[in-house]
Amino acid sequence: MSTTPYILYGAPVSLYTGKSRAFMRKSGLPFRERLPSDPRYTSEILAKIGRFWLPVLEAPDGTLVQDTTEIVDFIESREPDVLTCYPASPRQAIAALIIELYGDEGLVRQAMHYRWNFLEENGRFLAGNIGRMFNAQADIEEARVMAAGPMQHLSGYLPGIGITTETIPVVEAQYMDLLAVLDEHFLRHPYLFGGRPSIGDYGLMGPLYAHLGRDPYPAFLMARHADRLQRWVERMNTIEVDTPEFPGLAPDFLAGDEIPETLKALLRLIARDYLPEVVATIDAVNGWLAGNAVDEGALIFPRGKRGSLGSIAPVIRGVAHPQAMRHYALWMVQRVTDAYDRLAPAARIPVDALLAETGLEALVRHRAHRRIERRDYVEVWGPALAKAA
Ligand SMILES: N[C@@H](CCC(=O)N[C@@H](CS)C(=O)NCC(=O)O)C(=O)O
Repeated sequence: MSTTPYILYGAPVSLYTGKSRAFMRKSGLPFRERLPSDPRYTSEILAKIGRFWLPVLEAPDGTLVQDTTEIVDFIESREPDVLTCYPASPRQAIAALIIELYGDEGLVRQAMHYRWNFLEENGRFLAGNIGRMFNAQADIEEARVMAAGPMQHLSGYLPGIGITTETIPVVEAQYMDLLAVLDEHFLRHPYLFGGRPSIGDYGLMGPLYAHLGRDPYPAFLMARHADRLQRWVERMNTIEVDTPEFPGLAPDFLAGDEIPETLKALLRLIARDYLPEVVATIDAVNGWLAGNAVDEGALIFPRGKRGSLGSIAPVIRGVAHPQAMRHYALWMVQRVTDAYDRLAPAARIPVDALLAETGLEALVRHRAHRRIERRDYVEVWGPALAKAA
């Protein structure tokens, strides 16, 4: 284990930094966090990554890793002393990846709604936090000035991610249900799969920390409705396992590939509230591919640019959610299908049963026609996909 620290460029207010910070802390590796105002970030790192983007991990040898999932996999491949956060048994392995996908991509609407549509409660806090990413010692008025542009840019994402007057009641109802489901689970288990955090925990930690666990209005909601979930958020930010409520519990994943009933409730919620968006995204990418020839390795969007290949309008809880299609989500979905495809036929049997029981079968059956890969911090088209297993 290297003693030179890793550097995590991130910010307290950033959703995805929350995922990486928790992972780095639990890894036990020496690391330091730096704000994007750090001169190294503004000069070299920004230029190499191609745009303002958090978090970025810098390894002691100078390697830069951008993307929270790649940060996890990079550390696990380089640091043999770090305990893996990927459960080995089949049902837990697949469930953990599904929950990571949901945390990373499926809770963005909730996180953004409760941050940006409650500015009376959150506004000063956000201006202070966002402004001070660029000058940590700024007073509140200076911070407000520096935060104005970024706040306008970030809150401008709302319509494109499906937050409208029609969808807001669904966004809120889903979140209230999620609070209840997770609160029930964390009453009985300190982490999703027992005594130690998994990749699924890290995925959830993105939205459930910076936005939903820390911005004043949603932090109040979480404390009011889901105090065990709030304890999990605290626990995820400590170096130790932090499980005084579970004396004697070994810091291991649950034995026997167990998926507790409380976790099945979460998987059912993902099937109802997020799966329609995944299916719509796959259909839209396949539709786009039918009309556009792409070479393997071609950039999906020019470096430094963000965009969408089209729009989708998945129906969730009976309400259409028109939004820009996010092809990146399919890179995350692919991690689930890759792990599923790697399973031996006998191991697929209990996984198939779990997916059928929770309504998630389409996640491994319904597939995009091309792979999406990531190279040099951007997504590129991969090879045509083999037929579904
Ligand atoms: N999938 C990426 C997402 C990273 C991301 O969206 N980061 C946000 C901050 S939390 C960002 O840099 N946003 C800049 C922008 O939207 O302009 C990851 O896992 O790292």
